[in-house]
Amino acid sequence: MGDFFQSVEQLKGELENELEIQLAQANTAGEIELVRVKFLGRKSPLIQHLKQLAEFPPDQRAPAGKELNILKTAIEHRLVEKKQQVLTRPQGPPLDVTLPGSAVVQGRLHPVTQTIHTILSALLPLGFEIVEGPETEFEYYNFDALNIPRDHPSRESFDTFFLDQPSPDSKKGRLLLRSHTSPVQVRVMERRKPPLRIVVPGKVYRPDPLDPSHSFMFHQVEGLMVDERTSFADLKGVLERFVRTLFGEGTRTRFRPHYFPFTEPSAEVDIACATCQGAGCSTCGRKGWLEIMGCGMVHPNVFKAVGYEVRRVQGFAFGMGVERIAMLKHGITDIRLFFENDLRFLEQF
Ligand code: 2NL
Repeated sequence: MGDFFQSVEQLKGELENELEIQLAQANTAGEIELVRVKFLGRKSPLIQHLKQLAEFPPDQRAPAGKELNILKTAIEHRLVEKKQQVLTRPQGPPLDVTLPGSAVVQGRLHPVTQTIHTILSALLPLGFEIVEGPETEFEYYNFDALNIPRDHPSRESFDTFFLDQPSPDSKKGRLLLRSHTSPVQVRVMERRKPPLRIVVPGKVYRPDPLDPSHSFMFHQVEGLMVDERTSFADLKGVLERFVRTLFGEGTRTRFRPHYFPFTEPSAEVDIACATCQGAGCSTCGRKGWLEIMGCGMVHPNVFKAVGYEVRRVQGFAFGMGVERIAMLKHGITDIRLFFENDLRFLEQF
């Protein structure tokens, strides 16, 4: 019995020493588990000793077992403690507050977003408020209410994205991706009475094949002003002020007659080409003028559709393509650059 206790005493010393050496090198939960198996696993000296207890005379079993179990518990505690240390230790090297900081990468707004902001900023001082609306629309808001006839070519499936999903309201026609932002203005007129001055920025969709000047998704800003008396002179005043804020005070404009189903009369607005001052160059296709937007007096049929009294209201509307404006302002020759997420392009704005 004396021998056995001596050997327990010796085992205790050896194990505790060796445990500390091995734990000092264990830096992960996995490594600690390997140490645990070595010290408390079935083949470990400690557990082997415990098994040999059965061969001891009954009166010696209890005190010997007690000593071995105390040692076992001590090792278990030590392992748990070390595991706790490893799991709660801060990762990485200690913090050196004297090191220079690493530069924060500064993001920026996409050039299309920047251009939308510039356009809206030029219109807000003229009393326009910003409104947004759905990108999936009913055929009614995108076409019918805008006096676009049933057989108009833009209503064909090769000019409009129709959704496969069945329409939740058959009276308002099929569902589609809006091909302009005008339906938002129709929705506002349905809900509100004049006077109204609103601008509507947003994404629009047309199934055009991609090329330097076409994308199946692009952005528009449209504007609408309705009051009891709003004339073509108001339209010209607002748009000339707008164009000069956007392109410079010296910018000359030209209103060229045009046709839109939703306005009458209608016009396209050109600015004198800044590159050649009207002389004709490659930017303006030798014409000296650049088309930047469309506009006109709201067609009576549009007012009828939203329940306005045609004899009591007048209004004008305009619309422009945001990418086109951004391309003219920055000399960009391919619309696809806006949508490729190439930082060499985007970081220039
Ligand atoms: C263009 C031409 C235009 C409109 C948009 C409009 C909206 C309502 C009623 C009447 Cl609710 N008109 N919008 C009017 C004229 C031209 O846009 O070239 N856009 C890129």
